[in-house]
Amino acid sequence: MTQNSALEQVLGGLMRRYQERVPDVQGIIAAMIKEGLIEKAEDIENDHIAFRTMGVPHLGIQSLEKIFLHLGYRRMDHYVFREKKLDAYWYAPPAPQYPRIFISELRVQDLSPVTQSIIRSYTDEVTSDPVDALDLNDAAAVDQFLHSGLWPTPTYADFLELGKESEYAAWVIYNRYYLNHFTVSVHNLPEGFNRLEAFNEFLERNGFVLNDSGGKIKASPDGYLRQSSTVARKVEAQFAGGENHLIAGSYVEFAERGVLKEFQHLPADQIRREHRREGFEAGNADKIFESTYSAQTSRVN
Ligand code: OOG
Ligand code: NI
Repeated sequence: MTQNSALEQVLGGLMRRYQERVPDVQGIIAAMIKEGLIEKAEDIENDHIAFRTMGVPHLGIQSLEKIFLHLGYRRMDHYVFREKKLDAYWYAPPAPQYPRIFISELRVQDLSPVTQSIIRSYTDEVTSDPVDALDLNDAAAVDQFLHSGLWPTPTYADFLELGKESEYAAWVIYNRYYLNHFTVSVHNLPEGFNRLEAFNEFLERNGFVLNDSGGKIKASPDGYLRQSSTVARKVEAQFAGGENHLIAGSYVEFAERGVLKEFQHLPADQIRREHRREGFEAGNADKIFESTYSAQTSRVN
């Protein structure tokens, strides 16, 4: 199997579970087809996908990234979120038809002793890096790994307790490596829908609820990276002891990347990914994280 076909299998497996679990994905695709923005789901350009991780020994970014480095991704810029106690990197894909990847990590050692001990009561079960035990050339095994529990299923009481200090921690303790979001690339859509204002208007007209933390459009200071996202809907979660509760699942993001000044003279049909704003923006990301936080999710569920 070539590296790219392994990557396609892993990305396909992630997207399949994500679509099953996040009804907004099918809903948005259906609305885009109905209003003629695309002909079929495959016409959507996926700007990036994102994962969340726990920063504890044997896990976190250093563990998960090995899978994607093996599949040809390159680690790029580092971002720090002091208030939310998170670190993140983005990864550039091996070829422009594949999505970028954004991986964040909770700075567990910066949390209160109580919160740390709840997290460790689960993650201490992991005594060696689980990715080292994987055959990274076996795409089916990698797919399986990304959808298996890394640590025991949490109790609902621990989930609630974690959420008091870090809603990110609560999300990860239950959701683990479930895809946190995929991202519709807006700038290559037909005229009339290729700016975020118009695309957001289309989404809201179709009943989708957008994260409004810091405003619905999050813009980088240079103005070239603009992002919006839906609010995560609740999913049924099965906690330890057979308790079922609705908790925040995953969401969908939308990104508009502007053409950089030095390429603005190019005819529209010659503009490719490398001519547009790359990377991410900490100020935008800080607000997008809140798509799974209760201040946002309580607006829809
Ligand atoms: C990631 C939030 C940041 C972006 O594109 O800046 C982000 C998350 O919610 O885990 O997706
Ligand atoms: Ni994102």
